[in-house]
Amino acid sequence: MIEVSYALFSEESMGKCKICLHELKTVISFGKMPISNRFVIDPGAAEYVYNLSIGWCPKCLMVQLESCVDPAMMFNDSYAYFSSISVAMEDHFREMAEEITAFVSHRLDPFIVELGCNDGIMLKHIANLGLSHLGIEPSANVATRAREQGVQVLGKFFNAETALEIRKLHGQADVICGANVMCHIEDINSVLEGVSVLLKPDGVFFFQDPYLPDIIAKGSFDQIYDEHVYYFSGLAVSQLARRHGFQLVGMGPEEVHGGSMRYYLRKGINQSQQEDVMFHLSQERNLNLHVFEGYVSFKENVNRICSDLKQTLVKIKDEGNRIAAYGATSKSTTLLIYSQIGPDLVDYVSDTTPTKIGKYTPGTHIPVKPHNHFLRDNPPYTLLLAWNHKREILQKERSYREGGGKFITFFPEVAVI
Ligand code: JHZ
Ligand code: SAH
Repeated sequence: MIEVSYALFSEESMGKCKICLHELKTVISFGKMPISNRFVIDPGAAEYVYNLSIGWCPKCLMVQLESCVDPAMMFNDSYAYFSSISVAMEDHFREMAEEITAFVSHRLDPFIVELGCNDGIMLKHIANLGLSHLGIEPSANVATRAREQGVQVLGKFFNAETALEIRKLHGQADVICGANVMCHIEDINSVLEGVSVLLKPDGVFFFQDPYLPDIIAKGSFDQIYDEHVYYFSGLAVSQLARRHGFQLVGMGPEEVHGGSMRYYLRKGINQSQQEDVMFHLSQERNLNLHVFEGYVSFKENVNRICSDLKQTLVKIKDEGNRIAAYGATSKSTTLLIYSQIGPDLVDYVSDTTPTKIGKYTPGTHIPVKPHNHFLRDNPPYTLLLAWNHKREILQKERSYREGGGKFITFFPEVAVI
């Protein structure tokens, strides 16, 4: 990797909690990383890098990046991730739209706001029903795709200021929601202030993101990269909610993205909590996530997985086999760089996303090829980088496996299947 610069978005808050400014305790450092979703056009050109590490706040109990990248460098008019890439995700977001529709069904002219609506994977269902809605989406290219599907989109970053603007134009919302976006926004205090302004007193705010206990249990450190500023637990979210006059009233696990959690927040701190909140919070305490001891074995686990994976790939290669990879995910940037897996071991990554095909993986410069290349090539071994889509991919690639092709997976441990 050729480095161009070392710049931080908010240097003064480096190593400090972004919620309360308390000193963070470092959990693990990965060294220099490029922007995870900036696929490289010219492998000879320099790449922007930053220092990737996460820390834990003893006061807020929030796990978070110790230094952050400027959001405009990640979310802009050439954002590489389009949500509608998988049948399973389409199903997931249709179900989310159904849940919202049921919630507002007895309300008069309800208004639904989604933060980070991306290509409209969820809101298109709301738009099709003729319900008032607004998607907030700063990445212009994905926002265009959403508009093409009839979704109303405001092309801005959501924060307290944007919330006021929306309230002036549209009034307050019955539902505010966001999937895989809350954990992306460094100034999360401003987001909660915005939700406070924009949500009706009897409205609901819910969001879902990768769940910290799942990341720790699986050792799935690839979830740690520039876009993921926060790694939520119920313990941390309930404190954050209270700080802004909300109560965490519900929690529901979701299978997507390797294990996610959906959090439901209501205005007012005396709201009744569902039993499942108590259940998850006590589970998290049993895992010691309220004290630093709960995080110390993570680093060891990560390093074990990395070295097992590297050794497995080297052995396969030394035996004269070719290895391809499947899914040019953002998260594989951390996995590939930290495990030192480059084009010497992996020939190419197969991906269906037009914005990624023909480019190279950030930092490691493995070429990204279309899916039909993978089908024609029929490599004997394939590293399953998009492991969170395993069920869908194994189903799709049944004939590859029946023909002797093998996938290599790595969480919670390395396996050849
Ligand atoms: P996937 C992104 O993470 C970025 P990524 C972001 N930070 C986040 O939190 C989540 O999404 C929501 C390809 N693929 O979903 C498509 C195939 O080629 O794991 C994608 O490039 N064939 C916002 O990037 C990649 O794999 C297939 O059959 O880690 C999957 O990316 C399937 C199913 C996927 O998200
Ligand atoms: N909700 C979709 C998209 C996740 S990708 C899904 O789960 O698949 C994260 C999205 O959040 C990106 O499209 C990015 O542009 C958007 N985003 C980042 N910061 C944001 C902010 N401050 N306000 C609203 N959207 C934001």
